[in-house]
Amino acid sequence: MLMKTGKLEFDQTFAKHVLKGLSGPRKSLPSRYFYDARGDRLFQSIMTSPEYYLTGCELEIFETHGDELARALMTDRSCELIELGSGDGLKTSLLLDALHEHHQDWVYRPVDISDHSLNLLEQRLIPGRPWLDFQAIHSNYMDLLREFEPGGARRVFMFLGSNLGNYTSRQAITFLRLIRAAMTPGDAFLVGLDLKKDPDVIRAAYNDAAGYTRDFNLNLLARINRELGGDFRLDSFEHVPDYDLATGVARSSLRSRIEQNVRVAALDRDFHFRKDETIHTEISQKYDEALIGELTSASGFVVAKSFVDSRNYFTDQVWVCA
Ligand code: AVJ
Repeated sequence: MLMKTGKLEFDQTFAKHVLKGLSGPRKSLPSRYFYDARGDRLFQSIMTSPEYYLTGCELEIFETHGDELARALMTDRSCELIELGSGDGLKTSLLLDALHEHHQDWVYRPVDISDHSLNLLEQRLIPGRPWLDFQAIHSNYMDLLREFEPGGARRVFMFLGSNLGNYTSRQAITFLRLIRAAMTPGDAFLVGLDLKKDPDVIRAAYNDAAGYTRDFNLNLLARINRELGGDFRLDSFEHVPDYDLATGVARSSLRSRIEQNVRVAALDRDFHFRKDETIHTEISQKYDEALIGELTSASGFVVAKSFVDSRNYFTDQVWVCA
């Protein structure tokens, strides 16, 4: 929501989250604010960097097992494919094409808060697919899930790219229960999850040599500067990636190199940073069978089908109602 206050115009929700995140004894900022126009571009670069294996692994799964995946999702009833977060359309197009080959043309409903992403997706998917019924939903998917009533057309929800990993276990269970509540028996949930693996491989993925991940992380501070009149000096903060083997949590933080005060004009506040104090910005959970079992049983799902890439780095799974 944008508010006009004299000469300043800013997003009140963003401002509120920044105030809350920087006020406590352990500072943090929500990872969803990475994705402004510049953040979207940086994330695109991350996805093409050699260290960030997730995107390539999931694409390999869709390329290698697309047909089997389509078969696992098919029924004799028509269906809505509801993709939470619109993605770049490449993986989705492989699935839609595989379904079309089996004479199953489903309504495809990508859900995203970014009009821009939905338009890009439409331009990528429609050409060459006259049979495609593309019905974008411009919405926050948490809000949308709360509005779904069980019943109606058969639904397949899709949440790819290990986006679930940005949630803590508690948040993930809340989110999965929302999806489960929007489903009836016969519906399905297709989810992409990054698996636990050699810690060095994971550490490199969140610390690419070209520095895209660093810039992506620092973009949070740059965004506060741009949108809320902050005076963060970006070179006084360091990108700190970290991976904890025991929990499977990759965590990103920003560490203040010096003791300093940072002013945020829109909040009319100064924030004090001790030398080496950190701002926690993101977690990316890595999964194994035990963790997946905990999530599914806590949210009313069972794993019906599971695919992995050739290196066993990533999994795409079909979950159904328990
Ligand atoms: C889009 C949430 C899956 O956590 O791996 C990439 C975001 N952060 N590099 C991830 C991200 C740093 C990404 N997800």
